[in-house]
Amino acid sequence: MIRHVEAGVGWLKLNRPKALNALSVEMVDSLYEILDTWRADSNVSLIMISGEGTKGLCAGGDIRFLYEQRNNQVEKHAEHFFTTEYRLDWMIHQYPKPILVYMDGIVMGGGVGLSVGASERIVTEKTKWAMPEMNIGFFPDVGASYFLNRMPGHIGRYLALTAETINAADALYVGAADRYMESSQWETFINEVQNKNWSLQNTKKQLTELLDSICTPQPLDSSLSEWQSKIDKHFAFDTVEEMIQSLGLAANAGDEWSLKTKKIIEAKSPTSLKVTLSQMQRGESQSLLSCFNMELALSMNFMKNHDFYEGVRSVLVDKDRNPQWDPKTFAEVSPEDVESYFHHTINDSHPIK
Ligand code: QUE
Repeated sequence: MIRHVEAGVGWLKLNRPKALNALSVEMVDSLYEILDTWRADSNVSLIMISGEGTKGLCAGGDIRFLYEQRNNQVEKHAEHFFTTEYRLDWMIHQYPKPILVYMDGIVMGGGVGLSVGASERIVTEKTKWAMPEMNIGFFPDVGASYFLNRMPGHIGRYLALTAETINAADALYVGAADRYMESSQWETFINEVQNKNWSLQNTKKQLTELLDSICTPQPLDSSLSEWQSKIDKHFAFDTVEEMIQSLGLAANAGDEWSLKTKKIIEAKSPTSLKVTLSQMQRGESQSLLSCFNMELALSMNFMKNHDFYEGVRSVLVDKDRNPQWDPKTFAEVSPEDVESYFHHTINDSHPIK
C-alpha cells in the first residue's frame, strides 16, 4: 500500500499493478489498520483511494494465492483473508469521514467491495465494473448479497449469475457509483485537492463544490436500463432451471439477448449458480452485517469445492477458459447440497462486527 497524509488528506494507492491490484492478504491487513487509525486521526479529514498503473483500481481478491495454498492449510489462509476483507468493506460502509474512490478501469470483485460502501464513488469512460466470481466457480461476495439485492428490479441477480461487465453509465444506473469524471480530469482534480486545506468541519461541502466543478454528466446510455424489463421477467423465478427455460422460450421466439444470456449462464458452474441464487434470496431480508457473516460461511465452504479450484485454474492459471465443472448438471445439485454451503462453524460465530 502506498500511503501518506498531507494537508488533511489521507492518500491510499493499491500497488500491485502487475496483478491488476488484486488484494493480497498484506493489502487487506494494512488497509484495515490504516483506515482504522485514520478514523480517529484529526489530521485526516478526507480519504482518497485509487489504483497504481493504467489498468484499473482492482481486479478482485488474490484468489490465485488461495489456489496455490489448496494443499497447504487453505482454510486457515482463507479465514484470515476473507474475515479481514469483509471487516474492511464493512468499515468503509460505516466510515465517519468522506472516502473517495477513483473507479477508473477495472473495478471487479474485491474492488467493488472497496468502492461500493464509500461516500464518493467516481467512474470514468474506462470503468469496467463486474462481480465476476461466477467465472471461477465461486459466488459474489464483499457484501453482494446486500448491494446486488438493492439494485433496480432483478438486475442484481442478472449481474450475479452472468458475471457480466458493465460500464460507467450502468454503474450509475444501478447505484454502484455516484459521479462521472473524464479520466483526463483526474490530475487536475488531484491538484485541486492537494491545494486546499481540508478541515474536519466542512470537508463534505468543500468536496461537493470541487466535484461539481470537475465532474460532467455521463455521456453514455445504460444498456442495463434498456434490458430492465427482460431481466425482470426472466430472473424473477425461484430456480435457475426456470430462468434458463424462460430465456430459452424467448430465444426460440427470436430474441438475441435471451439467447446470449442463456448461453452465458449455461457455461457457469451449476453449484455456483444454485448457491448464488439461494444467497440472493436469503440476502433480500438481511442487514448488510448479516450478509457479510453469511458470505463468510459461503467463502469457507467454497474453499472445499472442486469447482472453485477448477474455475481459478481455467481463468487465471492455465487460462484455457474451459472449466470442467463437477457436478455438471443442475439435477445433481440437491437442495441439501445448497443448504450445506450456508453452514460453517468457526471459533467466533459472528466474526464480522
Ligand atoms: C473472477 C474473479 C477474479 C478474476 C477473474 C474472474 C478475481 C481476481 C482476478 C485477478 C486478475 C488478474 C490478476 C490477479 C487476479 O481475476 O477475483 O492476480 O493478475 O482477483 O473471472 O473473482
